[in-house]
Amino acid sequence: MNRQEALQIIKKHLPEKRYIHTIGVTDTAITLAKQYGADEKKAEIAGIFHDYAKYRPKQEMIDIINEEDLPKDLLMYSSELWHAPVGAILVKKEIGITDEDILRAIRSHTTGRARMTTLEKVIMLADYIEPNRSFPGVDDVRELAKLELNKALIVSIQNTIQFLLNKNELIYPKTIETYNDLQRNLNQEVN
Ligand code: DGI
Ligand code: FE
Ligand code: FE
Repeated sequence: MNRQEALQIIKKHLPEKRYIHTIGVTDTAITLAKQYGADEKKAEIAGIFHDYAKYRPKQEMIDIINEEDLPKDLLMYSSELWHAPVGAILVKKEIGITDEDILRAIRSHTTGRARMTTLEKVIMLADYIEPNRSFPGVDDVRELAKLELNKALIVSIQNTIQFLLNKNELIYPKTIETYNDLQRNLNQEVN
């Protein structure tokens, strides 16, 4: 599938603002893939489809989580988390994407996971720093992203956790696992 075909498909599933975000994520992901040695073509496709399921009705996502081989504890946490694992299921079923690297990157793009591949890190970070984002602190992460993939990702996760704590939201355990995994590896490098 080429970029134009993929964009034509995704456009039908997203409102205009999210489509613009998607193009930002895709181009940022290609740049990061080049820089950090991930597959650029896979980064492009994963970027284009990463939010595929974002606008599915909640009940449809709940049904998919119950029926498919997905962690059931997702249902005890924010529905914001569901579109990533559900998206990986749906792009396989509905679009025919079978590449496990791409599916994994879509699946883990919101929370990450321990021992992520470079492609997963690239998509997760691109989602955070793409040019249309304007979180507090995002410019620092953009600067870090030019130098250190893991450090940039750590700061983005710290910011996300802080943001959620400030709103009295629950933190999904996998988000913490991702943070711990990256921080542990970084600390071990230093020591
Ligand atoms: O889909 P996007 O908006 O592009 O970005 P995303 O897939 O990273 O989703 C971001 C949302 O998910 C944002 O509102 C924060 C939320 N989120 C991320 N990690 C966690 C979380 N929400 C909860 N409750 N717990 C988490 O661990
Ligand atoms: Fe998302
Ligand atoms: Fe996104």
